[in-house]
Amino acid sequence: MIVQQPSTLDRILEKAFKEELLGRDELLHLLKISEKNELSRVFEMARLLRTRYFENKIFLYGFIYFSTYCRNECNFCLYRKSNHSLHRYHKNHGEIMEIAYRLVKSGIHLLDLTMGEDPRYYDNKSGFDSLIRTVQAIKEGSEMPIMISAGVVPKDVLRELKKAGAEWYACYQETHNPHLYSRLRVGQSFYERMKRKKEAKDMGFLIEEGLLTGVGEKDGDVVDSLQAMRRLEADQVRVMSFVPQKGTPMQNVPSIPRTRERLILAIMRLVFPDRLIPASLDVDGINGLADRLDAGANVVTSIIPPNSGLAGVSNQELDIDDANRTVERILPILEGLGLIRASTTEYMEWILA
Ligand code: SAM
Ligand code: MD0
Repeated sequence: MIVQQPSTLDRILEKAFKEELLGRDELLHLLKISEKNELSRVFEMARLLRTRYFENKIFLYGFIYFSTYCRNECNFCLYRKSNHSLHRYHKNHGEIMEIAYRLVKSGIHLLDLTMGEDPRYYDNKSGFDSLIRTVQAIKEGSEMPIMISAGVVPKDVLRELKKAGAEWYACYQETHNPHLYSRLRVGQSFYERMKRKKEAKDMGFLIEEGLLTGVGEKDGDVVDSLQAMRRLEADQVRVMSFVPQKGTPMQNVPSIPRTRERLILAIMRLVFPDRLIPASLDVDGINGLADRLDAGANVVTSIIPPNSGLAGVSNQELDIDDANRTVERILPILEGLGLIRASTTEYMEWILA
């Protein structure tokens, strides 16, 4: 009788199942996978590990991009300062509150307050006061958890935002290769961005770290990102495919096939089985949701109320005003995959644990 030796993939998946730390070579091996059957096995293990920690429960995040003005010149981003090919907006306190309540009522678990590094906040000593007031007001009116995604927020402002009730600070490095970073986030300090996340962690914030794929990164860079996320003890980790944006230096860089994002997402689940990992509606809209959940995601992000005058990031309009980025449209997709919306209590238990 011929006894088949376990393959490298068998051995890696066995280790992931036992939650043993995967080494650099093992992660590089996983990143090279392209054969359909092998990909399915990685996704299956990712789902199994998600079920171990989260059963079939999924968290839903509402997204308010409240200012699309930005002082930065990120080569990948539509909202880079020198891009004059778009209409920008800034939502005031009252407008943000109104949208926030629509989202809260719709059944989300968290509100993500996002902006470009808008000079009206960054260039003015009391510029962030209105954001702090908005966080306070949301907290007074509801128990909704809040994430701040407003760039490299000054340390003292972060402290104020924490006091006002914000639980999360999201600030994606995009890559942990400083050279590649300098070509993406032109003129911005790699080290300050990393440092602010560590400082936020020390203040008691939950941290989200993220990377972009399709921006010229090598597999070794992705492994470095996974290791940096581990060192940071990020509570939520994400990967998003780069989507080319009109009027930017990277407008002709084609978006790569989504298998790469799904594979990295699944590897994140193998490496961080008990962490939150988003499936963003911002990259491929509602049609891209099932595939990302199948790869092991347990959070749906970028839920946006229709006709609220809000834009997405990688897709400004996709699926927003036709109400496809709503809890109502997401629930049937979850159901089709044997998943359900977690309760508010379950989300609170997770973030307080
Ligand atoms: N301005 C804040 C900052 O830079 O941290 C928060 C908003 S920023 C637009 C949020 C994230 O959107 C970026 O960190 C990046 O990962 C993602 N993003 C921006 N442009 C993108 C694009 N063209 N394709 C995919 N993701 C993109
Ligand atoms: C998303 N477009 O979740 C949003 C954004 C910022 N914290 C989140 C990248 O896809």
